[in-house]
Amino acid sequence: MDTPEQRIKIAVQKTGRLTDHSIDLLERCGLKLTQSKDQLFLYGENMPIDLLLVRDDDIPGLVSDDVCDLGIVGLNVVEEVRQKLLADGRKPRFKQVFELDFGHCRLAIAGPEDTDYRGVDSLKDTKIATSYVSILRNYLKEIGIEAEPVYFSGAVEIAPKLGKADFICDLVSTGTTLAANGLVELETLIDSEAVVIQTQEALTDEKQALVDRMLQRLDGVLQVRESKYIMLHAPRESLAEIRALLPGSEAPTVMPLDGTDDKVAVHAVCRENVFWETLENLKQAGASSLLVLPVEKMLA
Ligand code: PRT
Ligand code: ZN
Repeated sequence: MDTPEQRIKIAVQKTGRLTDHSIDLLERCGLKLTQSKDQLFLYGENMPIDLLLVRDDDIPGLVSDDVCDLGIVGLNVVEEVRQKLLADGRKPRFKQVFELDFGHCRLAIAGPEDTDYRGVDSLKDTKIATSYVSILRNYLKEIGIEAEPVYFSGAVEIAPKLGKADFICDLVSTGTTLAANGLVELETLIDSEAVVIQTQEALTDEKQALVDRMLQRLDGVLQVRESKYIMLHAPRESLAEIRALLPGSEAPTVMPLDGTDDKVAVHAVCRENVFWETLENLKQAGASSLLVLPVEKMLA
């Protein structure tokens, strides 16, 4: 049995937009999990890795304070904590090691539809409601605009209606919330997605090896998500054209076909989705017997 010190702890959002994606991703990396009675942990049954279930805002702190070795959290939260620490003259003790391609959103400035907005100069001497005071403050400094960030912990989008601010700076994904509140998106501060952060504390060799193994598996899982294995027959003379049409594939395997010299079999891993149009273009170029298969696991 591993002692708690030998086990890796990963901080994951307890309930929210990142929870299911984060747990699903780790399970697809081969981790089998059981929930603790107090529902604060998910214990790894088959690997010495446990998940600590917490509020997303606490994740950078837990990784920074070395309570957890890794954390999965939105880049927006990581950046806000990082920029706040730097503004307070402290050094962030976590590093970003991986982008996860889910939880996509952007931190944007928005304002009432009827605002006569003429670029960032219109932000001058205004109040901007946000939960992301540090990022906003740095952004305003960068563009040389004096404006006042007003801290709102939630429901930022109602601040202009309440007369508490002229603009807001909040996360946007589909834009539905802005539209429902009569707001329009004006400036983007950062594009965000879920990321893995790691403590900057040196890990023991065993722990570091385990972290590296998990990161390699994560990489594999992310790569296969869009990847397809494509098989086809191609006339030798069209091989160059057909290779150029294969989306996101580097070096396809080309094999002779029994009983014919002018045709070959081509197998390739395409690291992008393969659409019907691509297959039709390949057929047009002379390809036949086209087969597209999903890829389950990949290890570079
Ligand atoms: O309880 P806890 O503190 O853990 O959760 P939370 O309420 O702070 O976070 P949660 O679950 O809402 O979001 C977690 C993370 O998901 C965020 O930190 C982002 O990295 C990411 N994410 C992706 C989003 C959105 N998309 C998003 N649309 N987080 C919030 N929103 C909100 C936004 O604040 C606004 O209120 O959704 C609304 C806008 O959405 P649209 O689709 O109408 O534009
Ligand atoms: Zn939160």
